[in-house]
Amino acid sequence: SEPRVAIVGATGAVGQEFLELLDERDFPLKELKLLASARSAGKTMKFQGQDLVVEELKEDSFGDVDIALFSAGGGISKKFGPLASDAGAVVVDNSSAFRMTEGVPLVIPEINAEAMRGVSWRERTGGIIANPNCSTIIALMAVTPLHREAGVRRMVVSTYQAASGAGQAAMDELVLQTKEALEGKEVTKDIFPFQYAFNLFSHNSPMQDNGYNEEELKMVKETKKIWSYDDVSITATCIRVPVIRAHAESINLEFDRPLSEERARELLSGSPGVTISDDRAANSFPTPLDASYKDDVLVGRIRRDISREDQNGLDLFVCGDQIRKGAALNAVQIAELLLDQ
Ligand code: A2P
Ligand code: 11C
Repeated sequence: SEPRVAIVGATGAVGQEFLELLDERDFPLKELKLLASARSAGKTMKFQGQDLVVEELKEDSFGDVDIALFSAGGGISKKFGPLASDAGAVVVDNSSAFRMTEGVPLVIPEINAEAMRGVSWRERTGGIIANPNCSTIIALMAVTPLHREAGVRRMVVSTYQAASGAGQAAMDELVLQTKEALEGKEVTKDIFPFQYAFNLFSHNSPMQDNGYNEEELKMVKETKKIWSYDDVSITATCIRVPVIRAHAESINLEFDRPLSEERARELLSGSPGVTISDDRAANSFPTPLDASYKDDVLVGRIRRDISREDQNGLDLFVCGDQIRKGAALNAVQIAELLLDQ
């Protein structure tokens, strides 16, 4: 039999992508339920040629749901995730609410599918599976194959993150501000307190006492959980850039064992979900626009770190669609794994 699926936050940037992906990937469905805030109740959204009516998310929304895809923010997940699980649905949660909770699998299907073994929607016993942060997913798609070969000892990441990570309203504001700036008008600042168009700024997540923001610390903690491996030192600087929907990341890696450029290319070219884009002759490497609307993470600038004498360092530049692999696609892949178990 096929599962009854609900999308919580169906009207948002990630929610709309869930609809696209369920259709595109022919996800087997008995029923699809769209949930959002009271503001959206009664609106319709197209799915496979049909108009589906959006319902208001309520405490009793999950009695007839087998798999619930959540992407309506951490507060909604904290409140409604456990309710959905208690009602018998398996929750695939795109927020940070449960990622670091013990017993909650944090899954990138290409990397640690085994972490969710035993979770079953058919038994209606509930459960929560967390989708990692987009910056973590996009980095680890490229880094994990190298880690498995040579052991990452230290990782230094700098991100160039798109507006989509802050939701549909942030994407809309970037477009509006760009028009306003070109017209010489004062820019609208509803989402962020400063100009975004023709600018960049430190990631908007809350700043911590140690000078890191939450986004940076998510990359540190989530990586260790996904790899089930603590022997790695990670530091990150996360920056928001005026790009619509794909994140870019510069990654410096130090390994326990030597790893040549050639071997790294070989490993990455055999890795599912990764495409190498690394043409030195044409000076052509991954760009956010090339990565947009694609499932694969693009990897390029693969080179030996010349600051070291040995062969134990590499630099990479990666781009990945934040809404697809960074969020909705990864969650739908998790749901696909559920179908098989
Ligand atoms: P709505 O469109 O009704 O506000 P984004 O990440 O693009 O900003 O989208 C956020 C998603 O979360 C939207 O679908 C939004 O619905 C949904 N959402 C926000 N607040 C609530 C709420 N209180 N109850 C249910 N859904 C919510
Ligand atoms: C961003 N990664 O690009 C963030 C958005 O923990 O899921 C999502 C935050 C999270 O801004």
